[in-house]
Amino acid sequence: MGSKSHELFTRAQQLMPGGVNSPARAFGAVGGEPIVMERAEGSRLIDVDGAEYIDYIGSWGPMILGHGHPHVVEALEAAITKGTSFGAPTEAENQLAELIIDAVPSVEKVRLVNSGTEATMSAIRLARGHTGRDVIVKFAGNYHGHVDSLLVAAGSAAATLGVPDSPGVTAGTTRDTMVLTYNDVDGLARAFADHGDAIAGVILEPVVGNMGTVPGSPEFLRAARELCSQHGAVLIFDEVMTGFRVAHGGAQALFGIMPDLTTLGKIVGGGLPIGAYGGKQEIMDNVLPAGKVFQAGTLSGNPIATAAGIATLTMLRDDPPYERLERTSARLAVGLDEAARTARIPHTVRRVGSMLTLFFHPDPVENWGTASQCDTGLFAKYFWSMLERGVYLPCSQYEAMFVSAAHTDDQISDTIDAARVTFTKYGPK
Ligand code: KE4
Repeated sequence: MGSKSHELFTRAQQLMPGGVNSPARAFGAVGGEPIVMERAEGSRLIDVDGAEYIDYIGSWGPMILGHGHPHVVEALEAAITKGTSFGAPTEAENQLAELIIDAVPSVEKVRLVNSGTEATMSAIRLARGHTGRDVIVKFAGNYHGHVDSLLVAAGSAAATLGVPDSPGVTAGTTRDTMVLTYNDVDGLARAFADHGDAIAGVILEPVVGNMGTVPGSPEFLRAARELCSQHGAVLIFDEVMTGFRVAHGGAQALFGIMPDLTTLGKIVGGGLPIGAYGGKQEIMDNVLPAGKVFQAGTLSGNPIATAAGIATLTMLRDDPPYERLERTSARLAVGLDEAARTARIPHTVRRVGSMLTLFFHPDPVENWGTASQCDTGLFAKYFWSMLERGVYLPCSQYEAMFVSAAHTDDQISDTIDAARVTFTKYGPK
């Protein structure tokens, strides 16, 4: 910890709750004090004391091209001279909407918002408005932003109806949220058998990033699709993290399963605040002013954020980095796996494209029940040892690492070397 970082973070704690503007950054799961960053370039973060790190959070997903990509910077410089926000329609919104619709197979119409949370909040409201039903099904270990009705833990085993997971969220808000087990086909089938005519929608991360990287099994994703179709419920893929990450068309393109609605964020804003929700025209045309489902936002689709999103999605379309990301990410995953195995540390590695997680658990992680058994104490030691060696990992066992197009082969090798040293230190003697 450098002295300027400590001084600034001490002051931050007097100004903002916990000194941060999002709890994920507070190092709560690994202990110690967050590091105050000054700037970022490509795949590197540089802190206020001048120390450099290989960056594997990439702003929690958005920075797939790396920080400060010239095309994004140019687009922002051009946009900012015309004004930052008009509160009126602009051509840029058409361009970003077209890039999303052309890329994401199930999306026919899209609404731009300002965050992933706004996207998921709006999508579940739309599912309820479209179907006239109340119940939303979600899965333990899936995170969809801080939407009141999705901040739930599994309720009593039988009903599995949600109970609030945060002070300030009322029982009334979560009463219509059902929490099931991810990758549990039978559990989902039973929920539809018992409550099918009340279920407005099912929301899931097709590849979970928020319990660590856990892909939905083909059987599970297919069952979700079929059961929603049979019972007239809306299938919502929360692709805020996987959209434009695991493939140009997201997880739905990778797995060939088409949801009714898709939520997006992170990469579609190129590092600026943008979320989006989209899907079948017949459903989207329920949204005000085309339809009656209310949703609005002062800065939705603003010229600066859309400029960064357009530049980013245009590059992902015209010069797709996915083959290179597959190579570098696979080498990283194999290297981490071998380093932990050599040190005889119980672990598993899960990876989909350029998002991956090393779990300190001996068995494959398929759901929250297994994920929650990870050795998070060992993860904290791993995190700090890697940080001391210039590798900045996500500060929780339950987050995904992200590899960007800017990560070099040498940086991947350096990361694996740092892991070898770390695991030798912390492995069984
Ligand atoms: P935002 O409101 O943070 O833009 O998006 C919420 C969200 C929705 N859906 C998924 C699948 C997400 O992963 C997220 C946000 N992800 C977290 C990291 N796991 C953001 C980090 C943070 O909260 O600071």
